[in-house]
Amino acid sequence: MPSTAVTFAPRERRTILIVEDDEPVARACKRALERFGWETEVVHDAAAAMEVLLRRETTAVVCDINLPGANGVNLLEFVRQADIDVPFLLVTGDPTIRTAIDAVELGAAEYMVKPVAPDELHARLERACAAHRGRHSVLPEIPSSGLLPRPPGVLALESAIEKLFLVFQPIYELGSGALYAFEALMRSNHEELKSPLALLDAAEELGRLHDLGRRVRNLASEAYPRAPQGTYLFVNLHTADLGDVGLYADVAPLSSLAPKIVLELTERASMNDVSDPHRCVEKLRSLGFRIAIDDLGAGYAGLNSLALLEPEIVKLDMSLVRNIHADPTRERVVESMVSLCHGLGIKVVAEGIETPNELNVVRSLGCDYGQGYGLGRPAPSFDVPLVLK
Ligand code: G
Ligand code: MN
Repeated sequence: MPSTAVTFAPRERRTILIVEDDEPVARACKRALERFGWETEVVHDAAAAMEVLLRRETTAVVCDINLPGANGVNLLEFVRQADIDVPFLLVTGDPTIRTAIDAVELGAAEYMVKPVAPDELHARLERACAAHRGRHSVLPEIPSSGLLPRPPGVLALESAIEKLFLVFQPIYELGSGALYAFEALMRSNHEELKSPLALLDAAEELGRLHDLGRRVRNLASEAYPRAPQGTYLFVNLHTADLGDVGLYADVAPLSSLAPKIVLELTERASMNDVSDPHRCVEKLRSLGFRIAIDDLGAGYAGLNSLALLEPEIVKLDMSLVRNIHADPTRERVVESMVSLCHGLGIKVVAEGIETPNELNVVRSLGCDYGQGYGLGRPAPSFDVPLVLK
């Protein structure tokens, strides 16, 4: 060993586990924390995080709540059950009373709403680690009565499902400019369960996903006759809906409309909990439905879903469309997705088109259909131009 070697006293390792499924957000978080001197490790889902936590000591966890498969709260539950002693900071882009209360009850060190500025995140991490050394939570105690609304229980969920309504966003054929279809999107006015994600979370937690899905499909079938003649209707399915016998019944509300219905299954959700998704989808096809993969290219399950579900249509995630006119990489990705899909006989919808520039590029790259605020916002009525202006 050269005589000039200097031995440093081992520095305290401060490794933060970042659990975030959104790749750009994960990267930004990693870079920010490393600038503050933290070591980091990034994983994209709860299962991978569990592996890391069981394998080695971690200084703290910064975890997104909305993750594919098990969510951030589920991961925190696991950490508590496994008795892993680590400060756990939850971050969410979609704060709900339910998850906030879970965070408190499970002893999360922090519950932060995105976007979180880097120095803020660093400060909260320092605070959480200090508190952890001193063994007390830094979250305020939940008042025992009054101030905070009660978690949305079964009754709240029931009334939220009842008050649920749909809005419809047009999808245009990009070649001819003709109106092609609408996507039905779930909305809610319920005060505690306003966002569709909150509603889905609550329904999942209370084991009511099938009721929620049935309600959406009911509303979609009621609304469809008001749509301009000949248009198709895209309806989102939760992967859990594939396990609902009601979906396949001849008398189910959408069944009589099946040839006009495209069922969307998101790429973001895991198919792991569904037994034999391929067979489910085949059954739906035999009833006359067509299948679309939603959010393709959002960076979740890769292209597995294409092989698994053999969809008729794919919807390219809006992250691929955003600023595509100024981004040769995105342009090439979309170009090859289009050629891959067309080679397989699959039609392509570009989602989230907001500007004329984005529209022009996705059209010139051969995307068959387009959807986005730039072409039409979701609305309760089907009142849209029949040809793209
Ligand atoms: O996951 P899915 O593709 O089903 O989600 C569609 C969501 O995206 C809807 O909530 C809809 O309101 C929203 N949306 C639709 N068009 C646009 C758009 O052009 N820009 C953005 N930011 N969101 C959009
Ligand atoms: Mn969708």
